[in-house]
Amino acid sequence: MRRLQLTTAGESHGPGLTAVLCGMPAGLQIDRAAIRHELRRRQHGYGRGRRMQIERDDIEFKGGLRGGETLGSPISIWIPNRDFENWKDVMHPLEIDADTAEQRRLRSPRPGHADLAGGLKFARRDLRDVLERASARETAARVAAGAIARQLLARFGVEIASGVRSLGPVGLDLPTPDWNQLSAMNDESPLRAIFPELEEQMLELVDKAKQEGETLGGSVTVVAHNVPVGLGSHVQWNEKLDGRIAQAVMSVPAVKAVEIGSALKASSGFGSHAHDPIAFDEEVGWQRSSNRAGGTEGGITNGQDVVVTAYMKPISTLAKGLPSVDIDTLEERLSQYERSDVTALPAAGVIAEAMLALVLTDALLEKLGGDSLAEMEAHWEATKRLQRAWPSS
Ligand code: EPS
Repeated sequence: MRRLQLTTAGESHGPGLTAVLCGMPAGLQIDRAAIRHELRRRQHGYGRGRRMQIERDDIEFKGGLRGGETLGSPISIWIPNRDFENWKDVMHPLEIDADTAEQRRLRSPRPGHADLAGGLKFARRDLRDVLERASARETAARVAAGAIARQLLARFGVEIASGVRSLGPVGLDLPTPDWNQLSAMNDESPLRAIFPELEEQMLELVDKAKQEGETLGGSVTVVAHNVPVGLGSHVQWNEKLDGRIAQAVMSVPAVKAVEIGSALKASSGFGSHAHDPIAFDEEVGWQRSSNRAGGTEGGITNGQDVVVTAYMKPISTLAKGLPSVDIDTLEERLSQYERSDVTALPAAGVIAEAMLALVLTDALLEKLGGDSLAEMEAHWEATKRLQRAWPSS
């Protein structure tokens, strides 16, 4: 990111998570309830493990706000891990009990997780040192920061929603969902399925996977609505907004592919079925009859909804284990299992929303500049006037 920076810290079973968000303008009133709401949404979802019954994510602000208003200084957030109480002997930052830590040591890495590559890279004898930070627990911090970003975006009319598009093979062939479908879906349903008629089948599949000690992946679609024209740029590879979105969404744990608009379908047909015809209407301005491009052309937002689908591999912690090797004996052994989620797809949608909010906020700050919300708003009004008058302006 160019104008906005997010750094998170914290281990999954350590004392808690920290997020430091730099680059937000001064003068934005922060709604803490809205952040709590996003954190609750991330914890919700059929297929989560016992950990989610322990945690009740909430935030404390440690800097960057005064009387609920941003100061332009780094915003520091703290999210305690309730489970730390049960892990103090193993995960205390300063004093641990060597025997207990040895008992809880991770010795047989999980294929698909960071365990082996991270253990080799950081020369850790206990693969827990990798697991703890690679855990998707960290995404609570991202969602809290994203919830702040979306409050700035809301001042410019931008809204973001997501839902589960497919789970395993269920729903994989359906057309790319749009904003109307996402707005109509039930965000509280067990799997946050975009197509409610598929939810029963999806729930049965989660139950089956659980019985068999398996896990499941799938896809989530995220849509940003009312996005200003002109975020990102075609002039340099690393300024292209679609590339920036892909990087951010790909960083969500277990996401292995990111699609903008209807890219997969478009790639299989002729060009005349891949693009969005341009028209002009005196009243409304520039018009498109479709949105296959997913809201970006040449790496620049074009005023259409930004549509992103993230494809998630099945979670790599399987109750039945996967072929692995004990790093002490170097003998074959199944990957270690304590507990895990069968699927975290509903949460992945909420996390991808946060990542999209952060990238769009970064691009908006870049486009409008300014140290305060008032400066951004003044620039925004001028930009809108110029865009309305174009090309005669
Ligand atoms: C995770 C494993 C599970 C998940 C966790 C991510 O945690 P535990 O090992 O404590 O059972 O519940 O997700 C969260 C804690 C969370 O807040 O989302 C993993 O290995 O990635």
